[in-house]
Amino acid sequence: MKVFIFDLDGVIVDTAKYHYLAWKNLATELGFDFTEEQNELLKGVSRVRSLEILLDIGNVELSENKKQELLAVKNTEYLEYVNKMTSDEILPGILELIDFLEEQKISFSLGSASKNAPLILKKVGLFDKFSAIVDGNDVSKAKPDPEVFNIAAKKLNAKPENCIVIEDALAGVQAANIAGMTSVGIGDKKILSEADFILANTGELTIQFVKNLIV
Ligand code: B16
Ligand code: MG
Repeated sequence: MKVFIFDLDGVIVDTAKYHYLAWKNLATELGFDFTEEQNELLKGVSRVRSLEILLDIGNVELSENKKQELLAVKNTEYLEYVNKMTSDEILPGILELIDFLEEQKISFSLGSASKNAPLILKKVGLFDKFSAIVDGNDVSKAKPDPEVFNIAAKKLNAKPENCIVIEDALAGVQAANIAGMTSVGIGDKKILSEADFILANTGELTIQFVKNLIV
């Protein structure tokens, strides 16, 4: 029996735009610009690692205390956006897919780097749908380490070869591949070329596509 593991940002909702606004404000305060293109580097990456990448871009060195302070500032602003989220922000095709999986009694878990994942899922009304939620609070190693997906597989009582991971970030696709799971990449073919299957967007996650995956 196959099971599914969903990434959150970029697969279920597009929170990248809110991360971007909060990181950009932080960069402005630190005196440098942060572009949307540079924001691509932060997708799927943990909060702490995101700050390190941002500081590298701005060529800024800070004490550990200051970094902790800025992480809190960034997250507070990010949560202001998250708190306004509704089910309208669920990406195309996802609700239909979740309905189909429920109908077929196929279990599915979250496998996200975000420590805010439970709150985001509650805001968009999907928290109770998942058999398991594995997020940034449960892992010590970030993607591409497969830890997050291995924990999810365990919680779903599934062997890696029966897990299908839906991911938008290269690090996530790599984590799924290392775990021996099937990887479905959502996004740019060139960036996600290591994925077993690549779809341009979640709208292409059709029931027919999923039926072919689970036979
Ligand atoms: P938080 P995902 C990731 O979510 C985001 O893609 C990434 O940009 C973010 O830095 C990371 O979560 C941590 O998020 O600050 O909320 O703990 O794609 O793994 O669902
Ligand atoms: Mg993602």
